[in-house]
Amino acid sequence: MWTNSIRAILTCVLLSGASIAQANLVANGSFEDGAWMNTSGGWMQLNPGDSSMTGWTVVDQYIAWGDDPPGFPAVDGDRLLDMSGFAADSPNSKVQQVLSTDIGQDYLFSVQMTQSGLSNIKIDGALLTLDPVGGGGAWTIYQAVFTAMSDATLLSIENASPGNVIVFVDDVSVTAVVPVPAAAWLLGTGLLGLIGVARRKA
Ligand SMILES: [Ca+2]
Ligand SMILES: [Ca+2]
Repeated sequence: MWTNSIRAILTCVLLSGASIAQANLVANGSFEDGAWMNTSGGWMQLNPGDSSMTGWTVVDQYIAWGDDPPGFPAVDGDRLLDMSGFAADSPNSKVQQVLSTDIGQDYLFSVQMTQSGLSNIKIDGALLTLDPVGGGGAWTIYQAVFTAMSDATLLSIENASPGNVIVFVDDVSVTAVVPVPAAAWLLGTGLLGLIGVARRKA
């Protein structure tokens, strides 16, 4: 009876541990939400201070926000950003967002970008060193792990390819790095110990 209860708890712990998905801290990380309008050919010009795009602030220079633009499909959903604006005329565009983070916690940053024109990702002003980890077609997934230094972390996406026609960004996420399998294993080991104790007492 005892042992069956513990075994049931252990099973629950292991199953739930395996299925915990960390929430994306980035609001509107795929740029799908907001009051989009067709300014030109499937793109909307967003000027600095424009709040049309949910969750993000445009800084310094305008960006182009696309909604299923002909010939340039988003990699996630319908909408994407071109940090280089229309054609190649925006040299120094940025979009920013403040994330609610836990000090000392590790986070996984992930983004999809087009290799023809890259953006710099900065966390509280410090450049992240991104690793390409996959992707498909014109898009590459870039990721990096950072440790939060404050409870309000500034995420900044900045055009690093001035003059390029295509500096696309989509599918941005920041998720807490939690070693769930290890935690579940340790807990499981403890529970197995308890089972042993229960058996010895029986
Ligand atoms: Ca998208
Ligand atoms: Ca462009």
